[in-house]
Amino acid sequence: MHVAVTREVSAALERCELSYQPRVSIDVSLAREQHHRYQETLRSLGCRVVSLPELPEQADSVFVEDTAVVLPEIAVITRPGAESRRAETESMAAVLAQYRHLAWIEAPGTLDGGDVLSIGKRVYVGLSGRSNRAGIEQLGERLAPYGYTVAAVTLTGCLHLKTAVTRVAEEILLINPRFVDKTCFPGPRFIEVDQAEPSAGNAVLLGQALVYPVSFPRTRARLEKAGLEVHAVDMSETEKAEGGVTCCSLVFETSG
Ligand code: CIR
Repeated sequence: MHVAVTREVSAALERCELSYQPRVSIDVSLAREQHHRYQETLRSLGCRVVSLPELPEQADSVFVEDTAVVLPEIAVITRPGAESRRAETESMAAVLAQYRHLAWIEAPGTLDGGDVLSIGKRVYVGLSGRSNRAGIEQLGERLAPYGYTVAAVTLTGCLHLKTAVTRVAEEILLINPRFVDKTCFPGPRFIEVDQAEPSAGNAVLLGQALVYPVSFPRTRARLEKAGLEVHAVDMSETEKAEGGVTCCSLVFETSG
């Protein structure tokens, strides 16, 4: 079965890191309601949702995806690129130790889980404002014993690799080709985001189903036209903190 590790929205969400968006007011109560509906959607799709307690001082701690890279054989605890986010990893390591053997990214390496897209044994990592070459090299070293190869991918104009591209089916990537070059990903078919929706490349894939934001109706129509099953969620408040749908959970398989 799938486990989805999540964390309650921090009271400090309005003090989040921002890289590409202007700071606007965030309704934290609404963010919490939306987050609970997101958790419900994950449950309805068969996930066992682990809901970790709020970290009131850690503004961005709802974005658990950035704290670890979880693969079937190992979980690598990251060293987030934003210094304000480094304290998020310790409690996540304690949780993930129940499910996986752990390894760590160490200084001077930095890595955000939002930059890591794994497709089988190939792992693509965005060389972003958050993940540096040392972090990517360390990830390669940690994963090599399990047969993974890690490739750095250049990004333009977006926070993380998974802002630009995510898997929406076994052989299909949803992509904004203005943020990342399609030729970095040999093999799969692509669905491009609608150009009016540049941040629409981020979807959670669970089995055959997608969890996808209501904010991107034009791209959603493209996904549905391709025959994909889309479960829409309203994430307006965490989007104001530059978070997408993948950012709010760490999803992985477990045997029991
Ligand atoms: C940050 O800048 O770190 C947060 N405000 C947003 C993180 C979003 N995470 C993700 O895309 N994986």
